[in-house]
Amino acid sequence: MPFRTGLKSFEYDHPDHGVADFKRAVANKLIYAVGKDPAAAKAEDWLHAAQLAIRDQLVERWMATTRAQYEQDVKRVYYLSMEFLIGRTFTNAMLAVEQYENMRLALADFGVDLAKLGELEPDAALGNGGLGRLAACFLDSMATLAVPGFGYGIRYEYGMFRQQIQGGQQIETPDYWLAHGYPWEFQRPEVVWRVRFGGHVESRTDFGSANWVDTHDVLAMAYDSIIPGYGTEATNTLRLWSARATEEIDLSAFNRGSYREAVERKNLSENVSRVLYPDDSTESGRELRLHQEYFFCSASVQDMLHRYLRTHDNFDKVSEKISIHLNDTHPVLAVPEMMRLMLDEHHLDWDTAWGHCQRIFSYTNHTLMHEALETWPVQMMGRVLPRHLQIIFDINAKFMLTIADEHKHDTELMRRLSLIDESGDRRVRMAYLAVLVSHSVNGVSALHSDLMVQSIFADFAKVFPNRFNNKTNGVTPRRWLAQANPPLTALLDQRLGRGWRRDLSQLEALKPMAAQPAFAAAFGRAKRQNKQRLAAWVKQHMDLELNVDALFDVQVKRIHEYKRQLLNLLHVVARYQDILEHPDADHVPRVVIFAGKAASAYAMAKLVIRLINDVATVINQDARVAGKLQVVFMPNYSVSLAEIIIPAADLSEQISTAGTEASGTGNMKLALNGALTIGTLDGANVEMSQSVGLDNIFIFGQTTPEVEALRQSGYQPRSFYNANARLKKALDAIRDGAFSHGEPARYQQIFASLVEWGDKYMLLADFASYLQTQARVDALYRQPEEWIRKAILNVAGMGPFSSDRTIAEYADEIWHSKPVLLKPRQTAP
Ligand code: 4GP
Repeated sequence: MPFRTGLKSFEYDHPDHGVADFKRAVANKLIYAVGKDPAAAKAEDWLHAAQLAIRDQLVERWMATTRAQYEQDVKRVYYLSMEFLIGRTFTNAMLAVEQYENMRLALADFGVDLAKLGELEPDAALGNGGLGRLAACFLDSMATLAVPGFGYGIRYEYGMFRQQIQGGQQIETPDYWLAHGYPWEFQRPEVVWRVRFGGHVESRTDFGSANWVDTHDVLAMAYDSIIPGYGTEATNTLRLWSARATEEIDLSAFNRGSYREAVERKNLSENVSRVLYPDDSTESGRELRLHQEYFFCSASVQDMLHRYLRTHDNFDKVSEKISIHLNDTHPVLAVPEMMRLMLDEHHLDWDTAWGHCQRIFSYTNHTLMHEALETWPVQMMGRVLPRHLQIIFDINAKFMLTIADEHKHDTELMRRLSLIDESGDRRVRMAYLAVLVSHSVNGVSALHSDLMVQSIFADFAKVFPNRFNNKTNGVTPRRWLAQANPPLTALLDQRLGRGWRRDLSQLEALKPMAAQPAFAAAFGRAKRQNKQRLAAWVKQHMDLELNVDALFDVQVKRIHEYKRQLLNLLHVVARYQDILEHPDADHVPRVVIFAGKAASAYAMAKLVIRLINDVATVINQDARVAGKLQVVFMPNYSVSLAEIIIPAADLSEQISTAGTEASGTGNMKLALNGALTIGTLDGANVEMSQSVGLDNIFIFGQTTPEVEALRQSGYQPRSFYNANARLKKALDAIRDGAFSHGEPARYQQIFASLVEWGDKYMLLADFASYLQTQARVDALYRQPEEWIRKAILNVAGMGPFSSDRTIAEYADEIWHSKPVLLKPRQTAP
């Protein structure tokens, strides 16, 4: 096929990739790229060969897209994120190029089972939770919408830790995800940027340039992965930086026999990209984190300016060609870095440089949790990044002058708005810097965006009222429905066609089908298949036989007090006690499923994991509740595990204290897969309840204003404990060691935190409402047809929660970016 570009034209062979083509391609890769004789090849070798065969197809699209981006001189959107929780890529890539079936048949001819191969692929788990997974969904949607988007992040050698459960407790082990190589990436040894640390600043002029000298440096080397769009030629890039020492080993030390000294500097430098989120309970861990943040910001900003300057000889158009989106505050150092490069290296004047920055940067806030709002001690920043600290002080000085002018020298307001927190040890407030520079600051659900301007950014919202907006999160339907849920996908394709993958609003057409018995029956069968798949996983990995007739009640997410896994567990304990007390009553059977990781330094969250496991052990071994109640804590929650759990859920637990969960995205994935939600009016639950209708969702508990009012009036958890017999009985059992026989005091702290120490997240206040609502859940489950009808209406109402909708809003309203124009590509009918 002739292929014409502005740079050159050439022909490339574009076979139509039927089964025979894939057989040839896979065999070739196995022999010539993997270096294995088919007769001796192991499953991993076949996987590798198949991945490379698929990758070839992506590469063609990738090059075409990149060329088109240059030709059209489009504005590029740089999404800076410390986390990209990608998961597996193989199946996603096959679905993107619509070649899953051909590949399956090709491999089958070699006697290889594609589904089994897929399970061998390790997750790329370069993120902790919602924020990182959102970034991965956004990459998928940017490519699908042909938004010229680049992800920039860190290529951690060790991603999110692997969680093992031993004796009921979380044990963290390193996740060496690169053990077998990562076939989706291309190392770019020629794309290397020098990132400087420490040293001191010379010949500085006020608000002008300076010389930063005597630094110790680390190199950032690029690794590019391909991000395919669905149903389009458009393909984007995720560029991750890996740290390299500026010098290899110290040979003279080595020759002296000082082997440790010989490699010390190299190791120290390369530690920067060693692990995701080092434990920040120590000073050295926090400092490493600061190094990581600056490392990837500096490399990314140098890289994008270099790309811009390849085709422009001055900075006049820089903000027409570059948008930088800050995924939370972790990449905020990109701001002083951009200023430094413009001032010190390109000699722009302050106002011009700052003006560019204000047009380039935008920022998303993902949490109102106080402890997650980053601040850096001035002293530490001065040591690690002396030039950047000066620039931040200069930005602040100008800002304070303006505020003084415009607000009659209101020193109290100035103190509150200052980028430097002067109370206690002086600290740089990174979120304030993000707000100050950004032309757009958004929250991630309607409620969160409102609360954000009322609370953490209240003063800024008065000064810059037009800067704040909402962009409700979404999830990619490609991974979270098409890939994760084959039975439901097949049914939707049959009834709606395939278009919902790119236009999720088409799910709306399911509404009238909810009342059709044949459709409802097929929907019910799909759910059952998914429950059987999950049960098989649990049987295989945990040797536990689940009752698939039971209601699968699912809470999967990071373990955190505000997410209230303990509230769920209190219901489980109360339910257990109720079954024991009324053995002959008609109890709706339930399987309660938990999964999630606790931060390694978060002792309370780890204790909650242990309690869940202890409760599970007692209940699952108690023959009196057999078939009626089971509790499972599935270890090592990950994107791939989520893909198995979510399609199998009947009930989705979204039970955070109102006002604490910024949005949630698991809530969307679960409803999209036909789970009914039990939830508080928190985060995006609010919008979901509007979209699916209040009749089709179980809302309980206090609202945000009620939470606030109760707090103001002096919340007394003990009075709730005393007033509710079921609550008291459940809590007493936990306190008295009913689930920790050898060590009765094990959970006293949990009891105390709820009853005696103030119950920060108000579990006890919401318990009664939660229990009543769980009873309504049971009642509905007794009417399977009604349940399925509502489940279908949930799927039908999920159209607005596609990340395509979210990204379209970001592109139109924040980035003002246009899609790259490409020849349309034929997709399967
Ligand atoms: C999470 C929020 O907790 C979650 O509500 C939201 O859906 C998600 O970001 C994406 O916006 N925050 C984080 C974090 O993961 O690390 O702050």
